[in-house]
Amino acid sequence: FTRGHHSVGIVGAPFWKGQPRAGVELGPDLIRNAGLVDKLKGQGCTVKDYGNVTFEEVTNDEPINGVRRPRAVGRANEKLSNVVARVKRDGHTCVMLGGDHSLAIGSIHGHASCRGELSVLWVDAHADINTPLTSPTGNVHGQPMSYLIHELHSKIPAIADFSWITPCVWAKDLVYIGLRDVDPGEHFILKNLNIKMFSMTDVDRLGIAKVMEQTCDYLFSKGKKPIHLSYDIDALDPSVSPATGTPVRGGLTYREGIYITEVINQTGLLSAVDMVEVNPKRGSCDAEIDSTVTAAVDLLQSCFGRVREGTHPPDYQVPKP
Ligand code: 5AB
Ligand code: MN
Ligand code: MN
Ligand code: MN
Repeated sequence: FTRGHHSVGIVGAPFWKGQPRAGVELGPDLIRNAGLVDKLKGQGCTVKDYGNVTFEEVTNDEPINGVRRPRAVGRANEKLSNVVARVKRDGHTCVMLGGDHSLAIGSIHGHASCRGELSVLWVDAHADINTPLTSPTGNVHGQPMSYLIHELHSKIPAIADFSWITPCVWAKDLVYIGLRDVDPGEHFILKNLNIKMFSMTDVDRLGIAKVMEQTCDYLFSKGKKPIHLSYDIDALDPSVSPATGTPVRGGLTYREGIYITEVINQTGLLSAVDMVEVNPKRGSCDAEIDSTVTAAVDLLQSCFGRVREGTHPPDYQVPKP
């Protein structure tokens, strides 16, 4: 008998300045309006919605060391880190609804500030581990992991509004699934730090069941730590989640995407989830937006105990005629 019985704290982060495309700030409310809270309650979770974080307007935000909108991104993440830390102190599994993936800086930092060492599972078409100096675009949504990894600290140039960030994740505690668009600097870092990754080639070769078995074996061999799942909706194939800023074809199927979250729920170690990069303005019609938002909600439901075989209450009786 499997039900949610999780205590979930939801934080919306309607922020887009880690990348150039408007619309990703609409993600949190779209995902809520698709019924996330009631669906989680319906599967037995206790849910507290902390609402949306509000971000200050920043004018005169010229690039520093190639990083675009550094003041806005740095301050937004500092604020988010504090909110996520509060949600964790209140005893919830934290769900951070983005917004763009630069927000993983604040989400992971806040999580780690409360729980200490974490395992990070990054499900994404992209590795998001460019340093400011390897980044081909300057967009921070392609860089968040570089600020968080201890081993990369010496490669990060000084940026005033990023100075609060202290690295909190070891390279050995990070696993990627779904990679298929990795920049040269990122590929060098992944190989050089011996970071565990399952590209789409590995998903093709092994199948998602083996990928998840090996992911869990690998993470648990480093000690059982709270899991931070950072889920970029562009990990899924664009036929499933087209409404996103940087779609890459050849992604995870809906079933593969859901299977990942089912297995992570089964570990009992899930402590925080990011659901990011849902951008309705990148959908070309309502059906594309719906498909993307529905996938995000379904993934979150599976994170918290929804199982595809169905379920029934322990005292269930078939009605007698
Ligand atoms: B996403 C790119 N690697 O650094 C870069 O969607 C794309 O959060 C990053 O995964 C994509 O700008 C960021 C070219
Ligand atoms: Mn991505
Ligand atoms: Mn990403
Ligand atoms: Mn459970």
